[in-house]
Amino acid sequence: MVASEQTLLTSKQLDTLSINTIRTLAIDAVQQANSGHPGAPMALAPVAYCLWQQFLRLDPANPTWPNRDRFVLSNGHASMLLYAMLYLTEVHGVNPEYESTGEFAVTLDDIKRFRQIDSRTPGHPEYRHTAGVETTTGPLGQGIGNTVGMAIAAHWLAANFNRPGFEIFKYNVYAFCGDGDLMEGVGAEAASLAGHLKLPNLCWTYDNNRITLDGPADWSFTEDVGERFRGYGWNVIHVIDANDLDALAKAYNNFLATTDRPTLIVVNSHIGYGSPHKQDTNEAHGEPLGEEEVRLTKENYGWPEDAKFLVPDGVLENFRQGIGKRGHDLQKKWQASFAEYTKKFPELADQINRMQHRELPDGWDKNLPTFPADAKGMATRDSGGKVLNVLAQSVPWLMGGSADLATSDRTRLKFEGAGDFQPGSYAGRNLHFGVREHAMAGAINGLAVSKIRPYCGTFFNFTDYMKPAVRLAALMEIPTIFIYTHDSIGLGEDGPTHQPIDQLAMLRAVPGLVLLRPADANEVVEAWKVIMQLKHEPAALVLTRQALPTFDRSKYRPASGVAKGAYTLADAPDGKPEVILMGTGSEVALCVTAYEQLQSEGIKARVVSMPSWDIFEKQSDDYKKQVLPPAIKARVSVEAASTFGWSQYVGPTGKMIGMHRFGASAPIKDLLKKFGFTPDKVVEAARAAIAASK
Ligand SMILES: Cc1ncc(C[n+]2csc(CCOP(=O)(O)OP(=O)(O)O)c2C)c(N)n1
Ligand SMILES: [Mg+2]
Repeated sequence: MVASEQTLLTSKQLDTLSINTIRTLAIDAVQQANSGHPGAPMALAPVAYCLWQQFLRLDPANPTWPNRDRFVLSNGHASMLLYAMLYLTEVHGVNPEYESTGEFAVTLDDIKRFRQIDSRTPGHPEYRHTAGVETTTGPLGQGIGNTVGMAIAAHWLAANFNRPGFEIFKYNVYAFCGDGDLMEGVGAEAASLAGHLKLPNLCWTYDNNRITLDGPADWSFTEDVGERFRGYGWNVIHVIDANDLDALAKAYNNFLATTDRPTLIVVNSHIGYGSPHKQDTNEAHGEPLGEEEVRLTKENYGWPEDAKFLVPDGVLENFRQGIGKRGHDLQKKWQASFAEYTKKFPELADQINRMQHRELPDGWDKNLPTFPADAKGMATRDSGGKVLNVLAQSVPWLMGGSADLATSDRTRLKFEGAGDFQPGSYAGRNLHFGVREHAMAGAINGLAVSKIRPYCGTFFNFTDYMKPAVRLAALMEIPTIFIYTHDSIGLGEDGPTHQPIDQLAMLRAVPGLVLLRPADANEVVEAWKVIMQLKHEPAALVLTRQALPTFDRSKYRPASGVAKGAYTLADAPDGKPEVILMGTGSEVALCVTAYEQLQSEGIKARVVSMPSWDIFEKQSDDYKKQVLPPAIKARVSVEAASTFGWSQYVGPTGKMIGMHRFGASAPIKDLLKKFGFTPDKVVEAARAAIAASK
């Protein structure tokens, strides 16, 4: 169909023209980049068209409108489908303050530069990189995991902010997913959780094309997916032809009419639809069709064979009249209602506005405790739980939960009115994720992109079970809070299966993730202060099971040094130590005991508490040199974990006390002795370091 024929188009022809525009943009972009995944966009173009054009409540000119429906492309390899939709619907770009810039998020030029350096159209959709991308996808299963958190957020916001006559929050969360998403464990965990929570605003569309990367899906995936989801408590609908717009619309209407559970729409599709030699084969999955096949496919579509990146007249206008107009009207109506709401409920409106900009309420840090010196002290999980409960009373949108370990990790919000988030009572702030660490982390990332301030808790060892989502939080630059307790062999009898050794090194290697392992109760307070002020970085707060002494801050330096990542806690009387002892968390107290012992022997030492390498690395060279003077080469690090990475601080003549094997099941005092975490060993290492540095 060419421009001159435009006036003759029926609405059905306009549908087909628009759908084939999506398809050919994907085909051409992948071909030009000589890289990418054309097959799924070709198959799902009609599904995306139906959903966006008829149902999705999105105002392209206001992509951060808080009450918009969310769309997540969990099969992120099909990114060209999303970029084509963002381009064709003319979604606007946003600046770092989340304001619409008036420019387009994705232009035709961006599509021509698919997968190229610094383009708006990277291989997989990236949150904060391309406006309109609601979350980063590509690692299969993560996107659908996020949508459970987004759907939770929508209900929580509605339950807490809507008032009679003011439906400020009422939106749906849609995802497209493929075989890969539904094979992944995180997808299954997330579906199970969503089924339990009966989230009726959640709709996943499953691209049932029976093909994966290597070949036919039935090489490895033969279960009845629909039956499985019915078992989870989902509403399951089948659409037997991805090209049947009426059947698709019926399915989405069925979703909208279902108010007591989430919906899975199983859509049978043909990967690489229309490609004479590649349709229904894995060859359409992840490589360009090839010039000749592109021509043949276009011929099949009735498309000018040699036209590239063609957007026929009428297509952009078609989207303007559909999603564009609907979204604009809805958004305008909402703005008017929100203006009224702001007059009637100024405090609530203020909260909504602050959340949208990731700002904190005034006085968010009031009532934070100061813990008195105490040799017996308390576990940092306990001080952590106390601080969390104080903060949550000042920050109404700080919420979260644990993977069935709140009892142990102390993440439960216990104050009156905190409540539990359960089916039918969506106002509660305590989430119960069950033993589903990966979906928990994925879901709280979904809460974070919904502008709620979320945390989750589990044992530190089980960060391994959620690492992909932790990594994505960092990549997405979202302020998710991961609380980890039972952080070392110090947890004792549970033994090596539960004792983290390698996790500190692993998380320290994640760019942008701020890891804090505080040494006593007052460092916990300071760590939480740092965390609450993060806007674009996730945090990992690493806490002990065992009690730690609360340092006497009149004798040692103040815990406010935590804000700099590392600070001198105790020093030689003249500020000229012969040796520096450095550590994090529970091992700082050990350094302090060794320091006192060295002092009594006439050896001048300094103790540096280093709760956060990440933050310390951001300090000025002057500050770093002040804390770790280059001239002092006798240095000892003490940390009950892999020593990986410590050599950068102790240098060639330093000594590192750490874990070089897995731990063991035993009472803590025996473990500390067996693995060398005693004052004598630290003193011995200090002497050796002094000798080596001379
Ligand atoms: C966690 C994860 N593992 C592996 C991959 C690599 N990968 C990308 S797509 C894909 C096949 C997915 O098959 P399906 O979801 O059916 O997509 P389709 O080929 O139907 O588009 C694989 C293995 C990935 N992106 N994420
Ligand atoms: Mg597939």
